[in-house]
Amino acid sequence: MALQASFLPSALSAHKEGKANGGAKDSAFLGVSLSETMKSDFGSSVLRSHKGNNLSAGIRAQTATTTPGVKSSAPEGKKTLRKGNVIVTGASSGLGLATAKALAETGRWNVIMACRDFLKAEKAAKSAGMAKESYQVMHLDLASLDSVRQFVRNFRQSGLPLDVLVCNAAVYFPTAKEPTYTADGFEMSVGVNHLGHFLLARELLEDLEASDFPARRLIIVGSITGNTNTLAGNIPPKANLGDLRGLAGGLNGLGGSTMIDGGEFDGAKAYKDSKVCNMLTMQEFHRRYHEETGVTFASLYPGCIATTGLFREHVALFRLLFPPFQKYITKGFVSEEEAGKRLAQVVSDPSLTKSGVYWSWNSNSASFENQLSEEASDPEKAQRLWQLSEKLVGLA
Ligand code: NDP
Ligand code: PMR
Repeated sequence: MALQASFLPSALSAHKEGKANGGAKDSAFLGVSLSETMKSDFGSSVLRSHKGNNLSAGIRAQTATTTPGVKSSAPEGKKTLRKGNVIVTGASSGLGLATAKALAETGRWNVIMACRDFLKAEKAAKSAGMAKESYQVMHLDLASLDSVRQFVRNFRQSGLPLDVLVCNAAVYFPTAKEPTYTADGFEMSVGVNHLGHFLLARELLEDLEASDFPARRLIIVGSITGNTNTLAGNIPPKANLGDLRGLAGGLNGLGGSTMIDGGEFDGAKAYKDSKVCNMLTMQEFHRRYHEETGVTFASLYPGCIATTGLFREHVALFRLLFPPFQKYITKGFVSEEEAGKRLAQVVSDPSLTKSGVYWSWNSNSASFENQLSEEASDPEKAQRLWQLSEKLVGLA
């Protein structure tokens, strides 16, 4: 196979000491035999099954609808006299910025860009050409629960109703040898990507509930790499929350583990685990609150946006080769602009109001309800995750 090792040598993305060269034979990339995976997943279709396991189930459309572009749809298609207010976390770059821009351009949304770096966000909005009256930047550092609570207070002081919340921000530390920690002492990837968003979403649920907007939505960005029913989700290290013993121990490394499953720190796995948490949280919100509040809860995989800042911590050669690899080999690549339109659809498209759904898009950019992996759709795990997360963020 032309792709084998020579294309993306495993040494470039090995994230742990001792793995950099160890065992990386020409036929394997990060421990995955490409000849196996290429045969099964890059042959005639990436939707085919993998080594006898029905991986294709995870990326099979249950319902496929070609959704209109965001520009052509008013929020929920109903007449509304005011603009919708949408909070987008991590809107200073990548998917968040592209989504903010796509929504702002419709003229029907006021985007609250919830960002840790105020100046960077202002500059990003300006250089993206967003009209001044279409957005505000508000400070939010998801690596601090105090900052999350302060953000909620500030937002409420603005007097704006909240119609849609998009939990988009994330960090990824694939090459870290040692964990880093949030202000509250949680391992950073799960602390920011899951726990910070968990508190934010829990706090703002009552604001969404109070809104008079035709459709209120809470969207948490997920990913294919947290779903082990896909090829991408089977690239080691695989997501696995285990029995959540590390989370129960506080994820702070003090006498316990910094990993949710209680294992040794692994930055790439911590990110994937955090995405499983995001997808489980969305479903638990749906089960607990959809009927009672009418709010739509959704998650999505926007496609592989291989050019974003998410990979800033990866080695330079990875960053160089990853976009062409995704573009020409896996064909999973999407531009930031296209991904932004997809997330903007989940925010505002009248045909995407179903709650509890994990949205994906096919190669024609038609949205479909995707199937989550067994772990990412396990209701018992979701409930336990919810309860432990409540304790860690001070809600229980
Ligand atoms: P980027 O790195 O471009 O964007 C991440 C954003 O999160 C940035 O705005 C960053 O702020 C912000 N952020 C990071 N830490 C914090 C924090 N402590 N508090 C507040 N904001 C923070 O990556 P992407 O656009 O790729 O990622 C966006 C989402 O898309 C993530 O949820 C990711 O998991 C998901 N995703 C991405 C895929 C991809 O292929 N890129 C694929 C599937 C899902 P700053 O600008 O200050 O760094
Ligand atoms: Mg992956 C259909 C195949 C496919 C898709 C859609 C992705 C998405 N990836 C695929 C296949 C492969 N990847 C294969 C065959 C390999 C081995 C060569 C591979 C490797 C790989 C690495 C090292 N891929 C990666 C990495 C990362 O560091 C990225 C990651 O896991 O971040 C957590 C990543 C990704 N691949 C994707 C997507 C979307 C990512 C980005 C991150 C994310 O989930 O947010």
